[in-house]
Amino acid sequence: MIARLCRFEPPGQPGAPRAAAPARVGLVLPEADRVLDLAAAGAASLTELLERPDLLAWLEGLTPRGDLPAYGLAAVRWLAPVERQEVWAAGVTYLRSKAARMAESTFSASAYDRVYDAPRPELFFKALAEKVVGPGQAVGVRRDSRWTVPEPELALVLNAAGQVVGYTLGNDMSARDIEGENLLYLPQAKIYERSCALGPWILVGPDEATVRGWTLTLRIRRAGADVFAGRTEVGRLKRGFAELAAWLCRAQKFPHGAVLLTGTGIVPPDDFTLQAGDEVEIALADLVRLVNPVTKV
Ligand code: DO4
Ligand code: MG
Repeated sequence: MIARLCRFEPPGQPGAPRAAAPARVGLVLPEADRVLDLAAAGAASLTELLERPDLLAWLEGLTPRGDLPAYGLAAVRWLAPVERQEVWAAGVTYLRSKAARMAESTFSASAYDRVYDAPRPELFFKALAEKVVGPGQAVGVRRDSRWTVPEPELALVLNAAGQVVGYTLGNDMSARDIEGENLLYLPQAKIYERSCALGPWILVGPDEATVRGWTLTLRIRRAGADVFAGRTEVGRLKRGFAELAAWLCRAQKFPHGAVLLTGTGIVPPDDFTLQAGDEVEIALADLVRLVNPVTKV
């Protein structure tokens, strides 16, 4: 079984301001077109649920219960599935990413070549939870970038012990011109307003072999028409999930858990840049679909 764990705002009372609704943790039941409100089952936060050793069994036990408040999927506002977790990212974990970085790089092509083969992966800080944008919220293109792309990535959700407890989708928005100009500009290419999107939900249950059999897709629409579509298999990811998690947790603790993006295997052609008004759609198999409009920041 695969369970879908989310954060959402329930629909407000008719006429009441939407902002008044508190964030809830939910179990998404797509076949019933419903999200169950887990507050009534005693779940106050996503963070506490991610620490439950029996999480999947507990979620399975809830599914048939008719006593929990439930809302239609179209009636709620989806929030990014993070609370206090830091978001980190791995890079150059797919051959396609290595080739793209080497091509864009003015001085440091060999750094990408070396890190792809090195035991130690590239890992970088990406976002604080409060800076992550959720489904439907705009992702950003820096005003000082002429060349920005989305990076659709499998995201590992880790508990405080550094174990992989679930998977979601992430968009590691990246300014390729800034990154390519000088490797030391990487934080500016990667970390800025609206540069990270996550969601809409966390898949709990599948093992790594199952996830590696899934396909990641990216579609970019401009004025209603597709301007880019690409795909890759998660199985092309060079490093293991536990390997990446272990490197991240080597010399630091994450008391609330963490989210780790695993790198991109889809890169649009070098003459492509995102524009304000575009729409980015990322999907993982037919299980998770994250759509965000694009704005200038
Ligand atoms: O080294 C630059 C970033 C790589 C990255 O974000 C990726 O491969 O996804
Ligand atoms: Mg990336």
